[in-house]
Amino acid sequence: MSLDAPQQMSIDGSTFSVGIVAARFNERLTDALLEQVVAQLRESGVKKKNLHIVRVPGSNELPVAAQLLATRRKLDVVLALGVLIRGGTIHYELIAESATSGLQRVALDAKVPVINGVVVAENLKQAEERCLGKINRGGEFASSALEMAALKRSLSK
Ligand code: DLZ
Repeated sequence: MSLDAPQQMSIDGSTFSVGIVAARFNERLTDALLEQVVAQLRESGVKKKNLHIVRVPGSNELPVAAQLLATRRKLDVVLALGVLIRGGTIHYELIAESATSGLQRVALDAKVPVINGVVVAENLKQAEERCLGKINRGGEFASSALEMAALKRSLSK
């Protein structure tokens, strides 16, 4: 487990528009992750009307949905959320790799920050700790999103 998450910055999100694409696979966990993200964004001032949330079947579908959001709406940042848990095959590794590289490509092509909020876990316990337990990964993803939105805005002036 990484213990070295960055110190969270206090950023006023009241003027930001945020896209969120969340997978439905492992729904109990992705719903909880989504709740953590929305709670942190709202606490930082992001208005409800400026949150654009879409759902996709699984993490493999996150990049295309992120691209649709990033290119068709005027957004300051997009968060992509999913939970991948190791199974009996390498399928989850392939999805983790394609989601990671796909999301990075969307960010660079669309010039909109895309936060990789895919929790990749060895087992259910690890995933639960990150989405339901003491590790607030959703809050960390939301803070990274606000930091990148603020950076984009400051460098676009
Ligand atoms: C197929 C699959 C598997 C095995 N595991 C996960 C998972 O742990 N987390 C997740 O978000 N999605 C999983 N999927 C579904 C794929 O992401 C995708 O939805 C399907 O392969 C259809 O493209």
